[in-house]
Amino acid sequence: PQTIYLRDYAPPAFLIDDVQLTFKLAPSATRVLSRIHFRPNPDAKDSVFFLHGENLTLIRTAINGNTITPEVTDEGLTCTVPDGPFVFEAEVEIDPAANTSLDGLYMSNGMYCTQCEAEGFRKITYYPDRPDVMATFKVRIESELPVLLSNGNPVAQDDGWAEWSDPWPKPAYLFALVAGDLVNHPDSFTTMSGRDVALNIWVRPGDEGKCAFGMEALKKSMKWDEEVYGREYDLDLFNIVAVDDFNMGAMENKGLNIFNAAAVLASPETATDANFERIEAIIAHEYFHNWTGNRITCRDWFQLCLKEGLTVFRDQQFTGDMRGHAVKRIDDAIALRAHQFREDAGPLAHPVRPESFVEINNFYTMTVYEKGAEIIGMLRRLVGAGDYKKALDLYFARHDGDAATIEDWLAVFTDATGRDLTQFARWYSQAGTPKVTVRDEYSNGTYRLHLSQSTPPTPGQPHKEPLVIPIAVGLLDEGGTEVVKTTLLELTEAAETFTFDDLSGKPIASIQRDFSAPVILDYPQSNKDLAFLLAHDTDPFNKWDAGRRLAQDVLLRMVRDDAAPDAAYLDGLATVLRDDSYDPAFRACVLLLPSEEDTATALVDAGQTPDPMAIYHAHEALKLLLAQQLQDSLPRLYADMTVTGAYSPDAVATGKRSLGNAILSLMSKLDGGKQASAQYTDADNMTQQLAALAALLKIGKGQPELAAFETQWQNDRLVMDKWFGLQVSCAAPRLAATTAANLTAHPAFDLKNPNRFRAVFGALKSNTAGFHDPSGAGYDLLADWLIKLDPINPQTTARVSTSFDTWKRYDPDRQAKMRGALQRIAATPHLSRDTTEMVTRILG
Ligand code: B3K
Ligand code: ZN
Repeated sequence: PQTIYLRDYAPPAFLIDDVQLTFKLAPSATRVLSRIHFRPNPDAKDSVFFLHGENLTLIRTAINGNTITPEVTDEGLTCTVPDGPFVFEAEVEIDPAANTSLDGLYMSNGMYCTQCEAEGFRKITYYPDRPDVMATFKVRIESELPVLLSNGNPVAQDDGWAEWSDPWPKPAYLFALVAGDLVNHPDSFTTMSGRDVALNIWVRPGDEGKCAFGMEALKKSMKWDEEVYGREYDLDLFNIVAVDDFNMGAMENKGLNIFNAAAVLASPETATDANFERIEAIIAHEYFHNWTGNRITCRDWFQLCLKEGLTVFRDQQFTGDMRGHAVKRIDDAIALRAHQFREDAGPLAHPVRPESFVEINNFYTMTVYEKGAEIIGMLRRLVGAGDYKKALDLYFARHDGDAATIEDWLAVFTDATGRDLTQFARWYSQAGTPKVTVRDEYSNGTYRLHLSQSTPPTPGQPHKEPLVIPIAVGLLDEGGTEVVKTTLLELTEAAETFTFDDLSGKPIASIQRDFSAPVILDYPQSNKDLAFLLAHDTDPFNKWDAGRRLAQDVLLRMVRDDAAPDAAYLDGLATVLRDDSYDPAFRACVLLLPSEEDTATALVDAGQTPDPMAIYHAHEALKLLLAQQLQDSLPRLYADMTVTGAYSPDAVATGKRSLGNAILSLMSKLDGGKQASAQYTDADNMTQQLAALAALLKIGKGQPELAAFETQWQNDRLVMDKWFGLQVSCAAPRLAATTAANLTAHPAFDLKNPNRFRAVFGALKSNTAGFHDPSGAGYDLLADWLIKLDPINPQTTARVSTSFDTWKRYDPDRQAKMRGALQRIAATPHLSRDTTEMVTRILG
């Protein structure tokens, strides 16, 4: 397979003014007629006319009305073209019913839908399928199905056809078409300039009752983007469609967002609080793409973080505004450390702007998205909120309608603020998580912080340069008074010293407040100081992080030396838990232990080989100890978290249920599941039903409830995904692989549905000790199923194969078994390009 390089970018030879498409839909023989106005690109370096096209049956081609016979390969089409502008026409036949890759035009439960990002449009018709070719689209759909949708505004429709027109030039990856027997949940929004926009969420009949929350989230997003970024919506209509079979969360097609049903449908009975919050964030994310992604798109796929990092940053700001910034920042840091740091530390490490790829779909990663968002957060911290706004206004004014680059993005900051960002730009090109080492000293009223930075080598990048790292610092005195308020230090050298004068005693430092940079802090603070910060830090992130670091230290010592937990941790935790002045959501964060995977990483960082079973036992032992230590307070705390009145997924109620369920899980360790059974029976919402079931399964009970759950929810796909996943994630380590294997034999297991596949195998990965069971059964099972899935759905196969990316951490026996599983996948005949690239990189 061919590797594509950023340095080889060349402008397109031809540009397009407008495109007309006609779809004659039929499940196995859809005809696509295209009529495209091309003109030579004055900025092009060559004049080769090439159109991408894959899996297309070419029926007819014409230029300026004259039939031609082009040269066709597996990848596309070429032909000679006249000088100057011309009209290219083609008719192709495609087979949506046979398209199980869920990329291009495919069928899901009787409905037609599309997914074109990144390179799916070339499976629909011949086209320059690259984001820097932008055109207006007119689309005619012919089908007997009642609902026929495409991008933009509706033009006309009658029985058997509909026509759409999208006035905004767009790249082909934003094209979308939907046809099906759908019902809508309608609403409307009046924009800041007074235009009325019709809003719809389209679903299969029966799902109408699960749209209201998504619709409210959409309206909040539209309002927020007007108020915070000054961005108004630009069409008469905004459609969202829910689809059962989808490779990721959702897709921001212009005016016609297509969503994984799991990322939009919700009711109190069927969705958890976490589902509601995720839906709100994804709706916002896709909506925000209308400006950051669609109006301003990417020049090429190496610039993916231009739209994704910025749009994630925007959706994080939105969620913070809706639900509280402290807990949102904590949640984001937990996810970043668990998943992005893991990626950055392993064989798949790559820069936020990669320099090469084989299959671009493999680069929709935590690094591009989440580290990409962190870079924007750092920029905003460095220039300040006011200058950030100025730069963003300039970005929209200067680049509206463009296919832009990271250089363009940084230039608006430099032009708006005067700041030289040459060194800062390294964040985009240098992979790996920087480590910031902190050493301090105090004498005669002066406190010195010695900061140094280093980034470990990553594949293809042995040597690293210093970055610009914003480190937010506050200092507290012994009484807990803040003697230096949050101050932003800019670390730009390999090592630097920052001085604070006029102090009356040695302060306790709170460093990297609000998680001010995506770095690993090496600052050996004593448990006494950490307990002090847990009790007194005014920065909620660092208050929580101090507790987290204490918990991690406790767990490490339990794994290594079987040591008893430090009293400083237990006391500190108990104090925060019982303190009503902290909101329940925050207290739930403090109670949450690092994951077993986090402990494995901490051991690796300390130079040791993690034993997943030993880690599992330490975690279980600590939970039991916490339950025993807190025993007297648990029932009252649990009762305090009772939410009265009708279920609402708002932040306050969500926080209470979150803490209540964490306490329930501890209580079950002592009461044999009595309280959990009661909660299961009484629950009127999925959050409490599922948490009760999980608590029971974790103590080896809950089989009757599991059966009852299946009977109750067998006709609800999304709930059944939870049923599949929970059994695997809650299984005892030795039973995890067998449980997963048995579930793959369940009649409702469906290899063609990514949600179901991920429910089982995502849960297997999350059961760390189970996946890494010394028998190797987890590895073998996953490899077997990845090999089965690959010919059906390469994208999801490649994505799930990353479960193996930590193989080099483990002992020789586990390493050999994981490598064996990877090699078996790699040796599979006709393995997809997606999975080949992934397993090759993982094997390293
Ligand atoms: N832009 C899409 C992701 C497309 C993934 C293609 N494999 C969703 C999003 O980030 O909003
Ligand atoms: Zn996105």
